[in-house]
Amino acid sequence: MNKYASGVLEKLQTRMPWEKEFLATVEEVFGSISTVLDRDSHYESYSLLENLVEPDRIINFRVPWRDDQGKIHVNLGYRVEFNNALGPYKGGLRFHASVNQSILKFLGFEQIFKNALTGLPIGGGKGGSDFNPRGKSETEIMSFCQSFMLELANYIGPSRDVPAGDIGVGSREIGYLFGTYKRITKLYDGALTGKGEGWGGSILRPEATGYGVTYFLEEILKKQDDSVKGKVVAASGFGNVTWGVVKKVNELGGKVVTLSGPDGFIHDKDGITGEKVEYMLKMRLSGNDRVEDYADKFGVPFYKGQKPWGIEGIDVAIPAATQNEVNVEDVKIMEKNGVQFVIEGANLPLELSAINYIQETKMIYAPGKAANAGGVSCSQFEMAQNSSGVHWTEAEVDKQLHHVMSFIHSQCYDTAIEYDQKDNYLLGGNIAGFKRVADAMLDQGMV
Ligand code: NDP
Ligand code: 2IT
Repeated sequence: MNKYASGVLEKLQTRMPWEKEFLATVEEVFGSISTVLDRDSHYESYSLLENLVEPDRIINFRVPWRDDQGKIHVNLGYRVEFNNALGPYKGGLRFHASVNQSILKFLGFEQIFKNALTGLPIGGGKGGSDFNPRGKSETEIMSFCQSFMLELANYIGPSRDVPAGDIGVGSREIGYLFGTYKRITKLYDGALTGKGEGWGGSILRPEATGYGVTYFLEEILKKQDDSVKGKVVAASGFGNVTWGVVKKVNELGGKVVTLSGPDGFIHDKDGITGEKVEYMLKMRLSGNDRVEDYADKFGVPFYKGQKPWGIEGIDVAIPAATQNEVNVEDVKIMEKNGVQFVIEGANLPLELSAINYIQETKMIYAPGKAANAGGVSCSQFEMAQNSSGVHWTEAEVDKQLHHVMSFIHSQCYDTAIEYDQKDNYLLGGNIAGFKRVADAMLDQGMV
């Protein structure tokens, strides 16, 4: 690693050793951009990295809410406004028991480069709460969302900060959040994305992340004179992103044969098609967090407590559940089983050591900050539609999404070649994203 970068990383490690997820992401990005820093010392002379690793601000707040028995609970709410060099802070809200400041800083840091790669005018942010939506009733979810927005509304707006969904936050939660935002501010604007299609949302936003992941895979395959047709895909998770992947892979003639949840994974050799795709949505909305239900309903094998990476006959692996779900051992199993492409649907599903290992293999690896950028891109389309008061058709949104994904792909691919690292999408993506945001920061002065 470049000396300047390793010095900045060491200072961060000493100052906040407990922020493990965040430190791992910084290390991953710094590893990729070292050559840029070696070649160009002016980033160091402006202390660019020291500025880049500190969020503009972190907003922490208390979220009291009442359960159906009348008992009051208090959760923590956060919004990390990380970097707005390229546009308003933009990024999702995560409601999950595991949420803490380190996780949101890591997601916010990733989001800066992801959003930069899209070429769209959006900065990086992330937020959420350690509220656990599992098993909560409709009224409890509503009560929580309303209380969360009571505070968050002070900080968001279409030109300042535009949250959206992430794990545990879908269109239902965005609805409750938007209703409260409107009531407090008296404004009907694009301060949130992922809204319902009938009231300001963009068509295809629910599908956009998974569609984008598949378009990115398609671009990679094109470079190999190949296509998605006939490809067998193992995916993890069974949420929004996995659902979009399943739909688009089917449409392009491939098949997805696994889904996973915290309980284990299912293997459906025939592929997840037809009514099974809609059943995925039902499972997700049930709040049960069990994929075993799929196995019971469709009579396919369920592997309790296991991950789907050991299945044979897989061409493409798409981890799309959560961070750090794939370790070095998992990558070794994929390699042994002949997996050729590992495409990140989730944010940082591969542990740092797994990322380092995969670079040594023949497998092509696409990082989430490039491959899963379709969701935030469609969010930006929603912002554009809201501010100009128009509603794009499905064909228009899909065309723009396809265009952005192929633009991101070519930036990663071409930059990797420029740095003599053909097919290193991680290096290409990190360098291209870094340069765009770093140069904008320098142009705007160190403020
Ligand atoms: P969802 O809430 O729809 O689904 C995530 C699911 O994964 C949850 O059911 C979760 O269960 C489950 N899960 C957690 N840990 C595991 C595990 N070890 N194995 C299998 N499943 C697990 O989230 P999304 O689909 O929206 O997001 C998935 C990933 O994609 C996240 O990393 C997110 O940050 C990323 N992403 C999402 C975008 C979006 O637009 N929604 C855009 C870009 C990236 P449980 O709650 O029990 O842990
Ligand atoms: O990780 C992500 O890119 C998202 N959760 C989507 C963010 C957004 O603003 O749509």
